[in-house]
Amino acid sequence: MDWMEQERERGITITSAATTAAWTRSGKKYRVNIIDTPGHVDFTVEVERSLRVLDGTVALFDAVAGVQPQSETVWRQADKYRVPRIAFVNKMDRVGADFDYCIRSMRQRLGAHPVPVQYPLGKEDSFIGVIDFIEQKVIVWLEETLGAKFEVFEVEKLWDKTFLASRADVAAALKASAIDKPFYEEHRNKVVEYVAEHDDAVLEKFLSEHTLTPEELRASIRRSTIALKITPVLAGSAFKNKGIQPLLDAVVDFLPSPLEVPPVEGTNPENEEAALRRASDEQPFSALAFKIMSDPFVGQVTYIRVYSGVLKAGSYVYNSTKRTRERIGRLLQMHANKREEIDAVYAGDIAACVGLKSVTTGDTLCDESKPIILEAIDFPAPVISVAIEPKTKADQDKLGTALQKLAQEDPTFRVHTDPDTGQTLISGMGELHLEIIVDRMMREFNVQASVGRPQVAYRETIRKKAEAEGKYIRQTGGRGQYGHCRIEVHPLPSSDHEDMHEMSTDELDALAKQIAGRGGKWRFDKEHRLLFIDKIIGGSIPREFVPPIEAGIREAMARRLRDGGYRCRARGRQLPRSGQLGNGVQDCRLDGVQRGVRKGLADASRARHEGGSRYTRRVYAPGVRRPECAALADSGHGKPRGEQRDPRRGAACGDVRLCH
Ligand SMILES: Nc1nc2c(ncn2[C@@H]2O[C@H](COP(=O)(O)OP(=O)(O)OP(=O)(O)O)[C@@H](O)[C@H]2O)c(=O)[nH]1
Ligand SMILES: [Mg+2]
Repeated sequence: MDWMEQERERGITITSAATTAAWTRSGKKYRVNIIDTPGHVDFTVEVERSLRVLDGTVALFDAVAGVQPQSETVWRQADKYRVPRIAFVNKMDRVGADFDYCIRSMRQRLGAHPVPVQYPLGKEDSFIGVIDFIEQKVIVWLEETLGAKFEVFEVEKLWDKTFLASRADVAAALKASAIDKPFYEEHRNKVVEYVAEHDDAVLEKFLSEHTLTPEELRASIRRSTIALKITPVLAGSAFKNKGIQPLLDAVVDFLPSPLEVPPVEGTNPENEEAALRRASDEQPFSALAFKIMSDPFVGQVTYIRVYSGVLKAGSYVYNSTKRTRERIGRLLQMHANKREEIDAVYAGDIAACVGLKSVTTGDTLCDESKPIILEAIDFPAPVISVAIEPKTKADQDKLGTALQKLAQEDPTFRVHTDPDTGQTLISGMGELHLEIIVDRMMREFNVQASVGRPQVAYRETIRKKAEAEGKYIRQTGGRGQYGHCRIEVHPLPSSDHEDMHEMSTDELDALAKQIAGRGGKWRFDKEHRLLFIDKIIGGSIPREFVPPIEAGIREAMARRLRDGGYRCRARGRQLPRSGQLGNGVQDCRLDGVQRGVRKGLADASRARHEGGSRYTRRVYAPGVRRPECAALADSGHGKPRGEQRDPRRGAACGDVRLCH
């Protein structure tokens, strides 16, 4: 399915590709929608969007390497979207292939609960097939048919000396894997026991009879896989087409059908209430646009996953995220880069639409009379940047269009202008990512450009709690300015959540409630990882002081923690204001608050040095180093000087907390 020139040249997958396959299992026909994703972490966006819309995953592992760093990243992404998975240990033919090691590394490095439903028969050169623990049968692929044909026989034959004498390949495979009858029985028993332990529906029967039928085992494995309790593991060699048919059977047997998954949740944009859509053609139409591609022949192609209802080509659809109505020109069934025109799409389908103009990745398309907004897709922020310059004047014009189109396709690719140098900077997830973008720009858009050296900046975070207090008092004739805040900076309870992106709304809510106490309000800014909590209750401090506090914190977060910490840019610069207030007196107060916040942050930052700060993930653009902080503002207050003298209200203006 790797069709892009760059994919073929480099032998890696860069873009996710969709296709659909027909598979017959036990005489019944099934349709399987498949999305192949890249594994390289630079193209993580492709994994993220695919996992958002898929109902099940086949995780591929290398039989020699076991769990690789990229396997871990992808596994965690699947955890985040709670996607049931089965694992396929591939490359059993490679020198050094070790199925048991692979299973162990899944357990240790992923914290997974792998259940081998097969055991490879032979390894490296002698790998010929698998032993199926469920049916207790052996499957051996016929090499000369390139894996299209295979023979199946009872496992008992493996212990039959006459049979082995006539089958040198089977005898060699048994020897290479050191499989004998006790080994087989011990392994199979363990598997059956493990499956039973995870499923109350069969546990009782297993405890009384010590056995389960293949049907019971399959049904039980299916239940536990869908409940994310276990991961069935299969083995094979894709290269030699060995192990593929049982893998497709396992997809049908153990992974949920789109019609079986729980109803998708969303919100009704009209009243902000939670809304549900069952996977049924009778329900109102709802779909998520998860990928946009610009195609030189047909223009913009939008990939959608249909959650409910039916959509016909030529009809109108409502983009509830953007509140626009658009006509679907054509509907396509994609097979990597080949397409087949279809008349309609139904619940559970993955297809592509031509003709949508305003849609961007993550938008919901739905029935206008029954609107719903589905949860959008989270994308990580870019980590590396390079400066890019067109070679000629003609290239200059084309460059902008090309970059804009590429950015539309890829939410982890951004373009911006360096405010200091005026250079165009492109940012992405890694060197390879940007290299491919530049390569595509030259080939697809015919733009000649030169690029600078990649620059990586670091994100900082804090490790210890620190406190500080800041006041800003200025009396320059006329009205005075006054701001006062106390700041507490402390790390977020992130041991379980290295990434705040992974905190669910419920967890954030619980955390915010714990800090804010009763009646507190909170906002979480995912991109800047700022959790801002407004603890003001009962109007003790006027509402208009809250936005400037948040603005002050944001501004402070955009600076470095180390090397002097937050410095207030006191000279000459117009301070950001809440924008809602036209009243001069209040504006002046707001400035006071903001300055107080900054002063407090500067002090807090200094205090933080004593506690130590640490660099974490590489992130963002050259020269711009962003402290990775989340801030919690309990309250903040500022008053013109005159008012401040009121002893009842005093100087104490609440506190602002920053935490990570
Ligand atoms: N020996 C052996 N090599 C294999 C097998 N399957 C794939 N390969 C080789 O492994 C390399 C990578 O294969 P791909 O299918 O591109 O792997 P991938 O996981 O899709 O890689 P990305 O999409 O780039 O992450 C190729 O050189 C394949 O020939 C196998 O079963 N045995
Ligand atoms: Mg690939």
